[in-house]
Amino acid sequence: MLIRGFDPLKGKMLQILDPEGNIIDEKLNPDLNDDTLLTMYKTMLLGRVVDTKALQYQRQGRMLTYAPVKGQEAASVGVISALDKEDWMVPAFRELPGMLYKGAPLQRLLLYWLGNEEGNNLEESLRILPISVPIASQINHAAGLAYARKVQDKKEVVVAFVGDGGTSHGEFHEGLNFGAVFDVPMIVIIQNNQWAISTPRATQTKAETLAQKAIGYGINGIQVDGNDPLAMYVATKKAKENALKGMGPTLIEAVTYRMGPHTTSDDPTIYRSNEEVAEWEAKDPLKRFKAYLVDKKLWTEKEDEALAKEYNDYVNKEFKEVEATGLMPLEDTFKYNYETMHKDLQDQLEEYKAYLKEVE
Ligand SMILES: Cc1ncc(C[n+]2csc(CCOP(=O)(O)OP(=O)(O)O)c2C)c(N)n1
Ligand SMILES: [Mg+2]
Repeated sequence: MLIRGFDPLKGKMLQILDPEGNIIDEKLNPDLNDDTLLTMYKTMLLGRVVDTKALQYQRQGRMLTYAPVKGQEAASVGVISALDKEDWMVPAFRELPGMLYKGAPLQRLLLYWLGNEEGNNLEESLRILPISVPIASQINHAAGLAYARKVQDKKEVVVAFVGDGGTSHGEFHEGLNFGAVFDVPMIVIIQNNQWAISTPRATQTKAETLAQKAIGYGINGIQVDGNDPLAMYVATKKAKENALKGMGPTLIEAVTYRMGPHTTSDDPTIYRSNEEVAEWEAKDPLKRFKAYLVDKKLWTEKEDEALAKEYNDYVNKEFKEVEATGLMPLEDTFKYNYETMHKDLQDQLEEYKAYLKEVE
């Protein structure tokens, strides 16, 4: 068991901060210093502002498809805040706030979502693998990376993110089984945001919790309130300690909710009710974390408003610079598939160029 009293089964979810921002059990409170708490909150707030702005840019035709994070900020920030600089992050595509916390420059992330693959080219020292859209690919990448760190006797952990839908993919099983058998220092975070596009969690698997899948691999698993940054921190910290003791991987199910559309190409009103969204809005991770900080006298509503405005201007400024970089040359999409472009690809490129001329 990762934390006493919280096994991976139904009804045993770890929660420290309730939706109103009250500490449920002082004994579980990680008692983080004020700076860390504020950095966590501010990063979540920046993530929220980026999200709002990105949706606007996309609707204005200034950005390609974007995958909103709204509602899931704590599930990545809580995790990354429990890591150290030398640890590795293997993101899926809904971890923007966590990537910011680990030091990814906002301009790079905006460039990626603008539609320029160069945005995925992050400084190696950040130890963040590129955003990977192929579902569950993260688990095999992380298992291999963690195995390599173990063989090299490095004291580092690798944290991979996957969605609830991703747990149905073969790579989820392959990576976790490999990681468990070889006791690799890996932590897998399932961002259970209740939906995989229009497929609800209830029809994704017959298992009562996603965390209980850990039992099948013989590893620790825990279900955590993914909208509670303190609970996510505590679970990740403990999983890291265990991994460095040679105890192998941990599976953490973060119970959260995607408050926005799957991507900017999706209309969630077709498949889910407003009541459901409202129910989760009441559990908003930013709302509860802010209430906690205000109550602790670390933060005020006034400061919050001022910072949100400051972030708004900052994101606008950063995005303008990103827009000036623009998209990659069209040819690149075709060029880097093979060392030399074969005839079929060349034909496709010509066809595409002709199409562009036609629609111009
Ligand atoms: C291998 C693969 N198959 C299908 C897709 C198309 N696809 C993109 S997101 C998605 C659903 C993912 O759901 P989930 O894992 O719950 O993550 P979420 O989008 O909710 O964060 C699918 C099927 C893909 N990206 N990769
Ligand atoms: Mg999902």
